[in-house]
Amino acid sequence: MWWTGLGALLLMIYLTTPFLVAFLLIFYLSIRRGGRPAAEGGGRAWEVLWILLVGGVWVVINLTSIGWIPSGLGGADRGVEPTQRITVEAHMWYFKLDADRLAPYTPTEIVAKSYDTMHGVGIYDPEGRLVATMMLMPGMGERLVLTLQPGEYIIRCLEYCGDGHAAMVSRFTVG
Ligand SMILES: [Cu+2]
Repeated sequence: MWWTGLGALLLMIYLTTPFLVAFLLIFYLSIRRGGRPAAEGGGRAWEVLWILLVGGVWVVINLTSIGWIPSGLGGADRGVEPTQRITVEAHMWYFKLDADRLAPYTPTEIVAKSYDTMHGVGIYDPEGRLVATMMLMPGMGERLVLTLQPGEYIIRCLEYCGDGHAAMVSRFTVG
């Protein structure tokens, strides 16, 4: 499945590129503006230092917060070999699961794919906590591995996908 993970990467590029372009433009303009003589409002060193500081803080905050995202990077069992699997098909506006009962305490591969527009997959545990999310680009899939406690789990679409979005709920049982 070469396509798994590619959707998330494309989405990240799609979402961050406009901000990156704006940031680089501001960076470029601030350096160019700072090139004028000091009498015209110089302070060039401070401007460059300020933009580097803001950029640095932005990068550090983003990198250090990755672990808190309930996704394949944070909430999932990385490097664990799954021994069971559930396939989640996302359509407008329903999820189609190939299983409704899973074994507990077992590394479970959750493979999701969207067959039309963009959808999100939010997996909620029996207490209603969000344990994992996946973002699905049209026609692309994602996967993650979770080890689940017994109980009733709910899957909700987390990306607005049209009229029936709010009704896009499915469930499966562990145990
Ligand atoms: Cu939706």
